[in-house]
Amino acid sequence: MVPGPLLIIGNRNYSSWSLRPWLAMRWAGISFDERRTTLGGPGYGRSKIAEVREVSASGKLPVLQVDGESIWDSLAISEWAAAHGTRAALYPITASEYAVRSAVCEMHGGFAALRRDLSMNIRRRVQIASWSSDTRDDIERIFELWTACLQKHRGAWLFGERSLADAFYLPVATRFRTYGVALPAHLAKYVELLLSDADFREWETAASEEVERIDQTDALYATGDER
Ligand SMILES: N[C@@H](CCC(=O)N[C@@H](CS)C(=O)NCC(=O)O)C(=O)O
Repeated sequence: MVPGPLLIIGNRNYSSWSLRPWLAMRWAGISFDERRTTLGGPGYGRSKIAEVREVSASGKLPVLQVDGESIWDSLAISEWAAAHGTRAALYPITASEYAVRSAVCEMHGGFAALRRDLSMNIRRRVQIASWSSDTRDDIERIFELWTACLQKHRGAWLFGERSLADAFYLPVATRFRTYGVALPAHLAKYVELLLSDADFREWETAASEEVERIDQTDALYATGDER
């Protein structure tokens, strides 16, 4: 029997790269197995974790194993999910809808300062008073992008219906909550919608049960009120 899709992910609390395609697979209605690997320890940060190298030539997770192939990038996995799932609206293909792709790609390839200073740590709560200017620029760009999408499409989700764009920005919603980023009311509502998504809530519960701590992120703001 041919095995079904297997998604290999990193720690749920920390790996925003893993959360995005996992949501895409769920939201696309694809049934799949998942295997969690602990990122951290020898080789971490250099793409040299032995257990990861066994399944991913890039040394990074997530990886989707399907139909005898290995797909080793979160955007490629999400696109596969959108193409093979039951919900075509997840990643629409008309010209005007290519904006969804732009929003996804902007998140996938950008916001380096935000990734550096607001690394994902779902269960953590700290209040950060000020950000470096490049991080502030990233936060403001995300506010601007979300506002423009929500106004244009007049729906609860960025592009009217729930799409991969929402999956790609969901880790940002957790980061804003973790680090206490003040949000205008209309964006607070959108963040609330993302954080109350049933699939995300399941991921969050599993993340809260993880025991490992990856020092690079947890040591950043050691005085925080961590839960
Ligand atoms: N471009 C890749 C990035 C994936 C990535 O950076 N994964 C991190 C985990 S969140 C990783 O596996 N790091 C292992 C390491 O740096 O050693 C994607 O979109 O999937």
